[in-house]
Amino acid sequence: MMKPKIDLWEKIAKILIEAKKVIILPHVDADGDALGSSFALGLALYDKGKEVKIVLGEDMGKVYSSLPGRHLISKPENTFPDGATAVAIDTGDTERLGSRVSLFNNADVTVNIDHHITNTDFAQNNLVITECSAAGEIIFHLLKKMDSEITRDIAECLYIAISTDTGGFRYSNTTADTFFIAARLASKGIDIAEISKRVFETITLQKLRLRAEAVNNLELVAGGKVAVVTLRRSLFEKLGTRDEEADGIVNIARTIEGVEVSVLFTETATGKIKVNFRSNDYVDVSEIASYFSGGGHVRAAGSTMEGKLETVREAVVARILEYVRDTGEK
Ligand SMILES: [Mn+2]
Repeated sequence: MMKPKIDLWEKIAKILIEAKKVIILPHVDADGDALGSSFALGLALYDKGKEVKIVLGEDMGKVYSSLPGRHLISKPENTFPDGATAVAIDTGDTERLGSRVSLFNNADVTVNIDHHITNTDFAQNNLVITECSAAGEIIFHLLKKMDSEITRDIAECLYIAISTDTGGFRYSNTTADTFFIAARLASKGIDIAEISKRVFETITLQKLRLRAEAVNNLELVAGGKVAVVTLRRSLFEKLGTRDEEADGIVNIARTIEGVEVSVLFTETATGKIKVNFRSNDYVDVSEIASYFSGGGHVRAAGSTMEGKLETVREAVVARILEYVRDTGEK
């Protein structure tokens, strides 16, 4: 069940056990895995008497605002001036820390806990386990190594982390180990139906309308093998939706019969173009995302790019088409 690199697990556990002040940094636009893993680790370290500050890149989305451990959230300016251990969670590279990269670089000790295949091993200590479906799985194993009790609150955080990154235990990253861990978490008395409803089956009306617009402007190219969705800034303004409410749209496009790759282009509030990729069977979208300075996993990846929407879209779609053709019919 446990992956190799046992010495590495012990080394990271020791670093955290010996730390006194810990800054935890999930990636920007933190999702369920980044937040759940960060709060779980934060709570476990807090239980061990550490001073813990979780610093987010932005305000937390409403879906996750009731996560246990949110009292550990701190503003960047209220962290430790010195002597801290900084832990990046679910973060493939330092770009994904955004402006908080200075907090990371100024720490005495740095740790990188992640499962992205494109991780750049950017810290002094890197615990990158790509076989894990979610950073939450890594945190589960790590807490065992640290002799931390998996409390009900920690179990809830980890369950949210793992269930969101596996699409509710449906994606190809879901393994026997994933279910093993989920069973352990369920045994702590968490309310699975309530968590699932909150995380997967609650949507604002604006978000639903955004999805409707996305579906209306969806285009199929390459004989229906590639689905392209474009969300312009004006649409967010018209509907009053926030950038993170576009989450999940790329997954909807992937469900269309015959589609191998779905790609979502979002004109963000900062003027950059966020590109999300998903694939179904054979295209490694982490390779395509890496080509455009992004990263991710084989079936789910992303990149944030500069430039005009049309120009970015043309370049990205052209690149995808090479992959769809190269690998041939399936
Ligand atoms: Mn993740």
